[in-house]
Amino acid sequence: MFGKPSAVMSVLLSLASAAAAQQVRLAPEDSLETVLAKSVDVRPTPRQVAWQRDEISAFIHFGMNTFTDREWGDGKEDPKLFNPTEFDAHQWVRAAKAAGVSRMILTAKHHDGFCLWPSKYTEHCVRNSPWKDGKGDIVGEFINACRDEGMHYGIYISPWDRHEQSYGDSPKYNQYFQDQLREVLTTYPGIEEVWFDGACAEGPNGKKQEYDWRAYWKLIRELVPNTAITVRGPDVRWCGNEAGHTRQSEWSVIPMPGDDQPWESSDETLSGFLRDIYGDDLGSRDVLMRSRQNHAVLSWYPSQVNTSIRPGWFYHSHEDDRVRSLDDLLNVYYGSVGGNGQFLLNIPPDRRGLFHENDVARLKQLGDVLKATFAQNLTTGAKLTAEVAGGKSARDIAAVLDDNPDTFWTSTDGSTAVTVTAQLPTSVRANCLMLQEHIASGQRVEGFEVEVLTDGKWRPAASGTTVGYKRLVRFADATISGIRVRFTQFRVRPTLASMGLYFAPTILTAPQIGRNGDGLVTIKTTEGACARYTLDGSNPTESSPLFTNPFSLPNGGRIIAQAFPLTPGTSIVGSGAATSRIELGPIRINWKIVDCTSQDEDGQARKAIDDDPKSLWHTQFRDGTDPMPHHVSVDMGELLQVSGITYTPRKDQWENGIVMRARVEVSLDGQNWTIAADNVDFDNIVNSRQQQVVTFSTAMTARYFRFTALRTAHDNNVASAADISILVK
Ligand code: FUL
Repeated sequence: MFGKPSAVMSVLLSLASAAAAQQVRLAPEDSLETVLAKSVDVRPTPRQVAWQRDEISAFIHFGMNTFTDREWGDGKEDPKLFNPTEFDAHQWVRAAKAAGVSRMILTAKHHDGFCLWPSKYTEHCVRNSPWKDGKGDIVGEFINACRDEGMHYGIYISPWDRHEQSYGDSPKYNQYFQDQLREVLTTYPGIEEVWFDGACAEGPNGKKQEYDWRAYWKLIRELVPNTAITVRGPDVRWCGNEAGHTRQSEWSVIPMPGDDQPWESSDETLSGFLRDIYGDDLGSRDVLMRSRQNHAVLSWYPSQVNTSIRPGWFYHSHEDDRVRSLDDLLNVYYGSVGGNGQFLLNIPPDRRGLFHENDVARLKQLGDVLKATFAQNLTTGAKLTAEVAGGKSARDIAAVLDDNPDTFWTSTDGSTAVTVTAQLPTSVRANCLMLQEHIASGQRVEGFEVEVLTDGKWRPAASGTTVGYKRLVRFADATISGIRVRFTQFRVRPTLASMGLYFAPTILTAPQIGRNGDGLVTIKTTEGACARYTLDGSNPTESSPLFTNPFSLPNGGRIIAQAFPLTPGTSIVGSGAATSRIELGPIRINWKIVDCTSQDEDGQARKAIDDDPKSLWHTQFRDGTDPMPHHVSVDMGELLQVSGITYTPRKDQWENGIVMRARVEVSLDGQNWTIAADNVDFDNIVNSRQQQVVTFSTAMTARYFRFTALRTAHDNNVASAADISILVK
């Protein structure tokens, strides 16, 4: 993980391709045994293995939006706005390296079409910016910095282009896009990942484009054959959310629509790689057995977990104190890297062209904790044995501890259960086990149990399902003299490439802040910690008020709370890192809905103001829909100084009704309305379901407010809201 990106590539190339097929087709008559054997015949390509071994990647969203404070630019921005004052790509790379990152991906072009390299195909690029008098090249400097630091690198290049005039004129724009791809891939050698976003909406002419994915991918394969094409591509799949949620059981082999032809020649197979794939279970035996009916093609299609260190993908100064907490980042790390995925963590540079100090500090904390945890494998010197029911060892078990992911242990065919035991030379304090299958031999393990030896007795410590590239299993701290893993279910005899035992230091977690209907605020922390808080927007320090008893906050406000160790100076790592914040409106006991354009029987409008973010206002959809725009008007029961509103979208698996453009009006009498904010866009809200804050230019006295959804997800006639509230001055 730390600093040895691809030393083993040549061995890998020879190993991975032997029986390799990236795709194997199922037939309806296949028995369970055949299905399982076929699934194990699906193997990663060397480029997929190389990609997966760069366990943590950094995503860099930098561009016009950094200077306009937006998430999606409209392409009309003046290139003169782009002017970082202290741009230094080395600072990015070093800060990322400190976190354990070994690959970085830069937004060379986002949806606004502005190119961070001096493209000869457009004027909408750095050449026309004041930065370095138009002679600068962000992509070039980024790549040079990566090379200097031994960092792998890739680019994000958005097919959706809201600036380019030919966009929507399909053949013409496809040519333009390929020209740009060729330009980038040939000007800057060594690009190892091209990250394609699926976003496709209108361009400057109001027309949508039909992307020629096949041509884009073919061009990439031709120019840089070892480069992984991720997300909208055949090599790597999007995990399905931008929040950092991960699956309990992550399969790299999943059934795809299509035939067993490659995407170069089959439209059906091509389209299999062009979908967003959701759901908790993508590849269990049940899923595989069900998919036989459709002659599914099993493909090696591993998951990448992309999420941002801040709420937005791009830098916004108002998010400087909303950098994700250390425990939150660690949870994503354990769920992604430790759950057979890859972790793509976005860090947006600011207007100086630097990572902000808060992000740099968090990255270092993350790296420090990972180093403290994983630097020492506590199985060193252990005596390893393998017991095999229904078979025997087929390889030397020593391979599991040799620090080489290409060597592995396995048993003979027909094995029914396998137990690998490590007897440790001395007792150690441990709480984390690492397992790795030899993925070049496919993904095989479906279930395992972990036991630890304490005081001469074996006791259950944890259990799990898939392993794949890597599984990190956390268990309760224990002083142990042995550990054993029983592989209880597998598709064919399992492989084990590595095993590690570690002690992860305790991390303070962010406190939980809640307020009851009477306006009483409670702040909860985990054992061993206490919470300090502020109400003035500043970050809590050791001298901020200590939370002891619930306190009253009927008019709302901003609470920031932070966990501190109960005993200062104890060995808890990351103290001061875990902050929670909440923006509360006034209590809503007297609030009433006065009217709304439409509500479903289960989606009553009052659910937008009921203090339960899980319940939704949802307009009619069962027997037809009501026309847009939709609004809800609220009587707050008293005159208040309203300075803004908040809109919280639904956070479940559905997107229906999520508001993307809104209007807010206020009124003293519920009859005469004044517009407080109009045509406010909630950029990227569908993928990133954050609470949106709309601040008015001046606070307004009002008893009523009205929230109007002007445009919603899928551009249809439904609107929804998990919560709508106000901010008071
Ligand atoms: C999304 C984009 O629309 C966001 O702006 C961001 O780039 C994210 C990584 O992908 O689909």
